[in-house]
Amino acid sequence: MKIWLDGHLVDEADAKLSVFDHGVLYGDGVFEGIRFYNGRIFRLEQHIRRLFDSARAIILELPWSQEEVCEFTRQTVAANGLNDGYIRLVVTRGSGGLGLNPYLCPKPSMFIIASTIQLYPKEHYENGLSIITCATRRPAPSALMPQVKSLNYLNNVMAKVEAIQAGALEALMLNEQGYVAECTGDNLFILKDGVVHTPLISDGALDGITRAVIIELCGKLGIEVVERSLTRYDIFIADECFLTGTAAEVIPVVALDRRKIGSGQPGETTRRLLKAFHELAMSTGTSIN
Ligand code: PXG
Repeated sequence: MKIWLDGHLVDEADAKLSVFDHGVLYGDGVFEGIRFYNGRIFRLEQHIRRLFDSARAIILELPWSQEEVCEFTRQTVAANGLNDGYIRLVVTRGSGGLGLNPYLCPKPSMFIIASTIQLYPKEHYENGLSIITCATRRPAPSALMPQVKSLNYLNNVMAKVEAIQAGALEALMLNEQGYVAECTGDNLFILKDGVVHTPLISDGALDGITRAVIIELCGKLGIEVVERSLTRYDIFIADECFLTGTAAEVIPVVALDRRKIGSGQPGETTRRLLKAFHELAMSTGTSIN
């Protein structure tokens, strides 16, 4: 496997960062997860724009333009001869001394991995996921800006652990006020009386690229979408529920806290959106070659 690291495509064994990198020492950095399908990188520009917004929000200045980072990403996929897969792009604060001060790190590091990912076993795309509400809350925006896709994922990791310990694969995360934010790596949607609802970004959700695609597809399919604060009640009484994310794509949710959602089977609208998503992903995007 070839890894892009600070301007060079290197062998996996040579792709190394310093133990003094503040990405490792303090989780000081940002990342993106990007998918490619059928030789095309899906929504590449949007992902790179979000990466730059995340970096800007933590005063991390990249020495490349967005166009250059798009091109490095394309080169990495091409160098690995893959047609379908997952890209992990990470920017760290770079190497500095011990101590939090980011101004002592002269140069950020960036690396790009092109590989594959499977978040949930295949059968759950057919039969749906059963999720639980976890006690771990999304951090308040005053603590850690939820829009920043930072290297601080311990909160999400602990939420995931709660899910696994409860025998589930995914956890619903609420914000400090008790409103639904999102799951550990996916945005959440419900369908009620033919209308799709999803939490506000300001309730602590990541401004998901897949979330935006689903809102776009609902528009094309003539399905109304409402962005509003949701509680567990809204999910309990929903007709359908599904999660979206680059890694997860679109996956049905059929139970929350062991309570059946709707019929307890993946819903018709969820299936329609999953199909429309796959069609779009397979036919659009930045060509690898
Ligand atoms: N919420 C969070 C907290 C995320 O990290 C999403 C929602 C979905 O956003 P997109 O833009 O992908 O539709 C994410 C996405 C990984 C990995 O291992 C990354 C994410 C989720 C799961 C796994 O790279 N990020």
